Amino acid sequence: MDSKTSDTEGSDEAFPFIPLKILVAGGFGVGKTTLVRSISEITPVTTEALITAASAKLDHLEGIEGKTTTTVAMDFGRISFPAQKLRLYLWGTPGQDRFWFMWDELALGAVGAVVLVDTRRLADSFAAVEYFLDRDLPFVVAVNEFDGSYSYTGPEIGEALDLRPGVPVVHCDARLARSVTDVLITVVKHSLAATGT
Ligand SMILES: Nc1nc2c(ncn2[C@@H]2O[C@H](COP(=O)(O)OP(=O)(O)OP(=O)(O)O)[C@@H](O)[C@H]2O)c(=O)[nH]1
Ligand SMILES: [Mg+2]
Repeated sequence: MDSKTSDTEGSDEAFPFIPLKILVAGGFGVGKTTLVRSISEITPVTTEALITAASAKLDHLEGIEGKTTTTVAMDFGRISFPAQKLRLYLWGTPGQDRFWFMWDELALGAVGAVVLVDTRRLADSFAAVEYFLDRDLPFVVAVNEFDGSYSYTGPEIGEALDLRPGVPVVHCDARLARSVTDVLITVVKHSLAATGT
């Protein structure tokens, strides 16, 4: 590992960065890869494959007609918060059902997750919510506000997704680092509170 990727880079030896693994999950095309790309301080690792005419029939593209690629394994990025001595490792999941078998591997060691949702296709993110509920992994729901989508309130989203009380719902634009930062702060706070840290 070179010094650019060292966990002690930019911090004094007594206070190295605390590494936290965060999953970025949600249904097909909700903006997971976009989120990891917009915040990562290193060149993100992405595994995009072209959506072919054949797979376009399986992949529901309503509302995201400009989308030409899809994640086939994972996204990986990193963002540090020097003042808090935290370094987040972001792992984006593939959104399509046929890649579900990878989720258990990706989830290993994660302290929390962001479930991104697109309110035009809310049902696409049900499975991700259920996945984290079943495994008791703390998560927040981040509503990625696509142009033209109706802006539901947090309680409305919570009801539609049948969330437990206390699961944070935040609104974001996955294309904007500032907005993604707020989502990540929420997930870290929620995860640490949930684990009693
Ligand atoms: N208008 C708008 N478009 C967005 C936003 N976030 C993502 N997009 C676009 O929506 C499309 C889907 O984004 P991706 O980041 O590939 O979605 P994904 O969840 O990684 O998709 P899969 O990996 O295929 O499940 C892309 O064309 C993005 O440019 C957003 O906040 N607003
Ligand atoms: Mg993706």
